Amino acid sequence: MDRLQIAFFGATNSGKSTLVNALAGQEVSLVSELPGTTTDPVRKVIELPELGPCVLVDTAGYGDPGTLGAERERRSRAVIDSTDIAVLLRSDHPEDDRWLQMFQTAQIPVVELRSQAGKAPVQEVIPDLIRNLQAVRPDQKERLLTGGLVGKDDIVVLVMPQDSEAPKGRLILPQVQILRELLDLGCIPVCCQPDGLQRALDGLHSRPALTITDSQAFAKVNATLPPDWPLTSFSILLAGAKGDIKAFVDGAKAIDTLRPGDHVLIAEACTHVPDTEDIGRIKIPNLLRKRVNGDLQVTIAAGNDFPDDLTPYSLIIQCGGCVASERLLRSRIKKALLAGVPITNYGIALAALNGILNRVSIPE
Ligand SMILES: Nc1nc2c(ncn2[C@@H]2O[C@H](COP(=O)(O)OP(=O)(O)O)[C@@H](O)[C@H]2O)c(=O)[nH]1
Ligand code: SF4
Ligand SMILES: [Mg+2]
Repeated sequence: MDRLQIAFFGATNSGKSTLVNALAGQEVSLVSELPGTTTDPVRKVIELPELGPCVLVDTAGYGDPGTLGAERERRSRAVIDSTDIAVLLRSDHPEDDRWLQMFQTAQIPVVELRSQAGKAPVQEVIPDLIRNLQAVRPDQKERLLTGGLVGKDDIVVLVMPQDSEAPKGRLILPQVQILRELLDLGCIPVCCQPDGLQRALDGLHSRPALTITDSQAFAKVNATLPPDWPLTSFSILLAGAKGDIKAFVDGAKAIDTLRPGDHVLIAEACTHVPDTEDIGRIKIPNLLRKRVNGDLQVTIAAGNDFPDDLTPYSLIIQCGGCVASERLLRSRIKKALLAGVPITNYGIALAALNGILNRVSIPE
């Protein structure tokens, strides 16, 4: 389950940091009487009653003059995309209403508070704040990653390359999550690396209900597996549970209309990318260049940085989003569709580039 992201907005010195610190019960970000002490959003994971694990995001807010102020404001705005609940600290600042409008446009529930800076002790607002957060919390649907594709007693083959890109001594999160879900569902998972797939299949007495592969091994797995045996990838399952997979499948069609010189945006949802750096930054761009038979302009956006203007791009390819929230992925899809730019993701793009998009199983 994603942690609920609660982000605090308001004018400089309205008391955001003080409130976050009081909620978290410890120093999270520097509280100061000088405007604009908090620059980058500061995150703190805490557990709140009835809300479960939450990430509190203390933003720099708005209303600080100068270029640094504009940069702080831009970084605060970028937080909106991944916010589940916005807390707006009102201090009669002329920008307060404009920010409220932005939350409403993004369909984010808002808790509005009067700034108590220099007035009542911050502790007085905490019980009300928690009650209001509980009241507006969005429903968190638990969705199955393998949505409708497998059931009890099904044999499911997992192809998981453990090459130099794989972290040492452990499996990556999507593999762990899907393996756990299969066990919970009463399936019989059979794990192998790409080279072991044929032997794994030879050893089975009945045909697997599904084979799930790392997208990087799509071509090899597709060549080994009989064509009518269901096949999908970890990233397709992940995208299905977190975003609008139909938009991604639709967006992948744009791969066929790309031309040399076109601009492609690779959007990574986090800044630590050891697992998939090679896919997004090297492998996919190279496959695309080969496909268009020429060069392409490729821009990488990492973490919260997603360009405000998407119109220069002919295609956006979003990463698997293993640590991204559903809200973030959906908001990016929405922005892309509004700008009229096709958007797909790593897994779907790789399936399309390998010519097997029609062959893969898509979760419900
Ligand atoms: N009395 C009182 N003072 C507050 C409260 N919240 C903030 N302050 C004071 O207002 C100033 C600015 O607070 P800060 O949390 O840094 O504001 P931010 O810029 O919105 O993060 C600091 O001097 C705080 O001590 C509050 O609820 N009650
Ligand atoms: S969130 Fe995206 S960029 Fe970050 S590790 Fe996961 S797939 Fe890679
Ligand atoms: Mg602050």
